[in-house]
Amino acid sequence: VHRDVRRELDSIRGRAVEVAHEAGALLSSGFRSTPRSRTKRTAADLVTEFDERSEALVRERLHDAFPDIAIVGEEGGGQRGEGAAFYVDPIDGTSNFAHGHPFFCVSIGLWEHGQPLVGVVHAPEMKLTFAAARGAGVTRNGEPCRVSSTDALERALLGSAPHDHPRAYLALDRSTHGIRRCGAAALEISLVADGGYDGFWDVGLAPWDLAAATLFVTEAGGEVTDLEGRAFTVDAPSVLASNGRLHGLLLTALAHARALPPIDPVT
Ligand code: 2AM
Ligand code: CA
Repeated sequence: VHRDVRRELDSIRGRAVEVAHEAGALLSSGFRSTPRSRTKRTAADLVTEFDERSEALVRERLHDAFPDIAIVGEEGGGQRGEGAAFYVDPIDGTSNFAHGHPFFCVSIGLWEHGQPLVGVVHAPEMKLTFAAARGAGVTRNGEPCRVSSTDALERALLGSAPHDHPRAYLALDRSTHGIRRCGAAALEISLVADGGYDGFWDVGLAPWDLAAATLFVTEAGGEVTDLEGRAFTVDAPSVLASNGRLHGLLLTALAHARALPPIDPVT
């Protein structure tokens, strides 16, 4: 990365961290206040007034600082043009937030020409802030972080959810140190970059869930593809993020397990 570009990305990262902290303070003010929630597409797909207020705040601050960069947010929509775009999830883990469970975060990711440039994930109640700029590594609360060195699936701790293929989920749960399902994909993928998880996979996530944290994983020495092993894009229908060493083993194990007949066909 060219020196001037490096400086510009550092400065965008710095501003995005400040904006995420401001949004995080707003979320903390609403946490455990029994915020009103309503459902979106499904009964478990919640949105609260804090999703909307957090997104409005992040949009306003990013627009003031970077008026030429498009903003695509979960609640407010927005078009990405040909150029750079911020993908904003004002609360990833809204169900957790609405229930008083602290595992939720704000996610801001900048992509341009199909490449991630800057990412910030801030989880105010967990007191975790991850930040990265392309080529400059990733930090947790200001300290550099790295993926794990686990090289055997039997010793891996994984993150996922059982909605894609419950039998594949159970097969991996039983043949590893286990699968966790914490309810905020951006924060879970951040844990792969920090070595807490050795791998994470899911299907059907949105660009604002993925834009920031997938950059952390590659900046931390890991690997990100879709579940077929293809190059990851922010619009990918599935994601596999790992410490790199386990990537091939996970792709093979998941392909095998997902080819089994499902126990409980989910429609
Ligand atoms: P959210 O809290 O921003 O909705 C587990 O529920 C994870 O999946 C969370 O990161 C959640 O993000 C995300 N998620 C829930 N419903 C989703 C949907 N319809 N599309 C994409 N991601 C979704
Ligand atoms: Ca959200």
